[in-house]
Amino acid sequence: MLVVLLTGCILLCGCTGEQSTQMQKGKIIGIEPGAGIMQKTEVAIQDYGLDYTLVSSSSAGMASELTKAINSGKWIVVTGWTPHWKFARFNLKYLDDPKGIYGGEEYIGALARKGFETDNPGAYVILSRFSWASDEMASVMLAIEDGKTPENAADEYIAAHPDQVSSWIGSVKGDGSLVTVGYVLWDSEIASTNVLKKVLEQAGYTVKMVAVDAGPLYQAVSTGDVDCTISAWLPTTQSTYMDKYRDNLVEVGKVLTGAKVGLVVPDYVTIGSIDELNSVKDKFQ
Ligand code: PBE
Repeated sequence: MLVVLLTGCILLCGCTGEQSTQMQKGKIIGIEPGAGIMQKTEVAIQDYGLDYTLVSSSSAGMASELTKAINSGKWIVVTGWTPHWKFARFNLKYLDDPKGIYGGEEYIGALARKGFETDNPGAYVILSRFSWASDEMASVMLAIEDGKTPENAADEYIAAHPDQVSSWIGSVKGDGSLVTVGYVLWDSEIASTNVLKKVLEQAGYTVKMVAVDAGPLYQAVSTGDVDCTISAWLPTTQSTYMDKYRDNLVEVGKVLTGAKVGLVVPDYVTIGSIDELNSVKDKFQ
């Protein structure tokens, strides 16, 4: 009984609190607090003078809010990025960003700890060659979204792309040594890191994937706690982390070009630019 009462009270308080925020401001549905896109969105709120609150969540939470809103035809604005399966599933668009807060064309980079190349030249060279196209990465993300385990989705990708995989591996013969790959639990990086793991394993390495938040990930590469990562969105998205750690890590290469981040809305939302968000604030509550 007490539990019921308490729960009721918490729910009630939660609702009231939320309603009063909703009264004042529109909401932008965000993802994990440490993501670069969250930092840029705080800057966007500031620089565009947006009367909006950024709600942090997770990549999965954002995607389920988006799905719910679209299923009921509601307006929603989320922090979004490409490649991502949501663009295959829904009709979505980026809001124009005339101030360029989110940068232009982004790339996903491979980073390694200093010394990784000398300690493990074979694994390093695979990392430096690992690159693919947006739609290739998105296909793995979509397979996972459709219910495959990340491992299975990666296995299937590898089985379907033997030429690409051998272009990454080349003549490298791994000696079974351990490679630790840091990553963040974003849908995009779950997909790519699982594929990289399988590729390194196929080449003869033992791979450990270590999931951490974005800030700690850059730190881990810089201190050598992990060997490498392919979770770096640059030059703009994670510039705060890169500026802090650049001197203490190695920029290995580009894993994917033509990436993009920004504020994303369903197609039926009738504005086209971040500039216009304040004028339709009430629709986004
Ligand atoms: N993202 C997707 C990340 C990288 C992967 C755009 C959410 C970010 O740092 O914001």
